[in-house]
Parts: sequence; C-alpha cells; structure tokens
Amino acid sequence: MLDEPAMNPLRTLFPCLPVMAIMILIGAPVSAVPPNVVFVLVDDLGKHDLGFTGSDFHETPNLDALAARSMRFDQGYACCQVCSPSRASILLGQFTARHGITDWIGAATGRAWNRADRLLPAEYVRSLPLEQTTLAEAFQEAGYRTFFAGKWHLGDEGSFPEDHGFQINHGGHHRGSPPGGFFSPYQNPKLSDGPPGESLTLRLADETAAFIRGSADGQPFFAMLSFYAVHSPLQTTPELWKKYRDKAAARAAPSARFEIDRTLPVRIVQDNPIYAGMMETVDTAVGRVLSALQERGIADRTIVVFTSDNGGVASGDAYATSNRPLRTGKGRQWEGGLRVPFLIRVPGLTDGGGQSEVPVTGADFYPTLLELAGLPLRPSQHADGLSLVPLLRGGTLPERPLIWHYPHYGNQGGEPSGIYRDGPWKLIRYYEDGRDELYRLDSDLSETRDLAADEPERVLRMRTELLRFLESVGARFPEPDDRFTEAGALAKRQQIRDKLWPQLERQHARFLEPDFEPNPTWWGSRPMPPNAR
Ligand SMILES: [Ca+2]
Repeated sequence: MLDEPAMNPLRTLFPCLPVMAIMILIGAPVSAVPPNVVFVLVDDLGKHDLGFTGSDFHETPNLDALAARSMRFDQGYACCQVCSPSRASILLGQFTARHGITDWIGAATGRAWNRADRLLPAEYVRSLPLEQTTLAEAFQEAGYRTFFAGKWHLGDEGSFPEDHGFQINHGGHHRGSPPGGFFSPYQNPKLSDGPPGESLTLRLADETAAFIRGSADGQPFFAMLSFYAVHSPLQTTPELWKKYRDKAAARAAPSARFEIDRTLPVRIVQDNPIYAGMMETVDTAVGRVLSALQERGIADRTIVVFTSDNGGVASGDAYATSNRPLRTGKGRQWEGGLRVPFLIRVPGLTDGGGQSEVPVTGADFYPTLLELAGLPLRPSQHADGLSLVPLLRGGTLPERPLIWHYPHYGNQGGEPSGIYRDGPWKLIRYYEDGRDELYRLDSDLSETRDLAADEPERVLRMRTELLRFLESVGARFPEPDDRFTEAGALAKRQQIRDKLWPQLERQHARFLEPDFEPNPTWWGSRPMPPNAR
C-alpha cells in the first residue's frame, strides 16, 4: 500500500495562485471541488435481480432509492458474459478483443479444455496490461486518492490493484471467488480476518465507509467497491435464509424451475432463498456506504456508479437466479449474459432520476467519469468507450456498434461467438460452424425469433463489420479439436437432459421444503479447495 501526501489537483495545475484566483480562472463557483467517485461493482448480479429492475422476490430498498436519484441505463451491458474481461474493460475503456483478456483468468485453453467440444478455446491475455493507463491511474495522476476493496481477478502478484493505480487495496488478489467463503476467517492474503463469522460483504462496505469518513477536505477520491457477492459459493445467514425460504414457500410452487436452452438447463424462476439473502446483504452494504457519504457531508459532490460484470447465473455454478424476460444468463451470448444493472448518480444532474434506452457498455465508464470530473479525455486509451455525459444531460450519443468476442466455452454453457450490436439489431456469429443468428431486440427482447435467413444482406454487412473490427485489433480465434466426435457430443447432451435437468428440479424444490436443513457451509466459512478460482 502506498501512502502519498494529500494533494489538491487544482494546486497541481496552478501551484502559484491562491485558491480564489484559481476558481475565478476556471470559472468555477468558489465552493467547487472536483467530485469524488464511488464505483460499486457487484459480481454476477443479474439484470432483474433488484427491486427497481423488476424482481418481486429480492428486496433491495437502498439500491431502489439510489436508482430513483440516478440515470438508469436499461440497455446497459457488461463487455463480456464472464468476469475478468468485463472488469478489464471497465478499467481500460476498451472492448475485450482489443485488450485481449477474453476469458476469466484461470480458464483452460487449447487441449487443456477437454469437454467433448468441437473447438479448442483460444489463448487470452492473463493479466491487466501494465503499460496501459487504468481508470484508477488516470484519477491518481489528477491528484485523486484511490481506493479499492473486494474482488480483483485481473492477474497474479505484480498485477494487483496497487500495481494499477489503487493506493489502497482491501481484499483484491488473483482469485475470482472468496477463498474462505463469505464469512471470516477469510483466508484472503489482502484482507485481515475479522471476528469469526463477520460478513465479508459488510466488511468490504465498512472499509469503504471508513475510507470515506477519513477523506481529506482538499483532495477528491476515486473509490472502487467490488463485491465478491453475489458470485458462488452461495452463503447467507440463518435469519436471511429463513426469511426468504418462508417468502418463497408462501407462493404457489412453479410447475418447473428450469428449461433447457441448447447447452444447459436455465433457471426461469427467482426463488433461491440463499441467493436472496446475499442480495439483501449487498443492499445493506451499499446503504452503509451511502450513509457514510451523508455523514461526511459529501453526498452532494460524489458521483456513484452501480453495475455488474456479467449477467446473473441462470445456468451452471449454483443455478442461482433467473434473468427473464432476458434469455439465459452469465456465460451465454444472449441478453441474459450481457445486460446488467447500470446506474450513474450525478448530484445536481440526475436528482430527479431518469431512464435511458440507448445501448451502453462498461467501456463507457472511463470517459464518462473523466468528463464528469473535469479531466481531459484519453481517447487512445478508452478507444471503445464513449462519454455518456450527453445522455445524462438529456441529449443523444452518436450511433456506434457494440462488439463482443468470446472465443471460449463457458462453465455456464456459453458458446464460442462474436456479437455485433447495431441499432436494434444483434448479430451472433458462432465460431464452431460459422453460422449466424440475427435478432431485432426492440421487438424481440427475449431473442426468440432468429431472422438471419430473412435478412441475408444485413447479416453479411454486420458479419463483415464484426470480423473487420476483430481483425483490426488482432483478436484470437478457437481452432478445431481433433478429439471431437458427434457421438461424444450427443452423449453429453443426453446426460444433461436425462440426468442433470431432473436432478436440478428436485434439488431446487427441496430447498423450500419445511424439513430441509441447509448444509452448514451456507453460513460457515469452510475453505474452498486451494486450486479453486
Ligand atoms: Ca462475474
């Protein structure tokens, strides 16, 4: 951890002038101080997991209140359907194909991927490039104090938060899930243990709140609170589990909780009481941070961002939530994997709330936050991001395509593919066999009607633009796996349909039965295997 003396950015720019003269010089009111930034990133939070995004099961009053004072981007996207790539995109202002971190760091590539699939997943960059200027470094260079708490998952020793512009780091390291689970002892090399049973989610919020309370009057800050929640392992307290178990059990039981969508079963109902408990704890944690801003008297000059790194987990892992009406979830190439809650609160600008329907991505935060802070843009760095300030002011953005590239298979059933979003149209290019899907999202949000055969010219144009961009940034592609057999693929599909699907239905119904006793690790801190990510 680096400790640098407090430094006023205006002083840095104009070291010889008295403060009043500086204010007059830049035309700012005498009370003006550059705004602070609190960036809240939740892991694996689904688009419809929150009260204000339509969940009628999860309870998130603090986030709903924040949303009422923010611009809500209904078409806010993560830059990838899994975590490390979209985290890198937030910090670099680039689509994933450009920075090269295209899969979660630790995922197998080449022949090490051995799951009866048609392709060998492409190699990818395995740590955040040191030579680039992260969003934190841009703020630090401008005199901001920078703070990080929580999940990092952007490289090993030498590529931790403190190596990329964060002066303080509580809990960020190479792992993508909490080594000791969600309760102390944490087994986290970057976070001291609290009393046994302390909540990791609340602890990260309390560290952030303490940083805010201790902030200096003359120096703005950039604080990133990156929760390990609501990623697996799913763990909550007995009280919250019971609260949401009773809430779910009081409803009419659904006839089915899962449906098969191509590669894996997908959860289509939100009623997991453990996951709901985790959601409430995240909401409580964010409430503590917002309260600290009030108590410190700086809520009116602090920008708050709230978003997620990929869609909710509807397939794979703990099959935790449903993103309906969006198709599927984390890891997948459809909207459930990519659309996320996406809020920007700017005091004085978004106080009355508002909703934008313009498609935006995690790469846009970089230029947006620089502009809001009055800092110079760095267009060669945030090459794929656009400042959203015009939208915050009620204006429009220039038309531009959004591009995703995932040359991998996912644990959640994701297929190697590229995506090109242009206006209401979304093209998915499948790398296994070169086929395309085309959806018109303004009239078919759930991606049920593939229009590729009806629109061959549009498909050709969009595919050409997608491949041209990917080539221009040196994107890597998967290659055929000579071990693949049709019989092996068929056996895998049959096993999923005949065994996994009914087993999931039984298991998730069982969670709500009155005599069900959860595994003690749901509120314990049993360590995860040492090689787990
Ligand atoms: Ca994630």
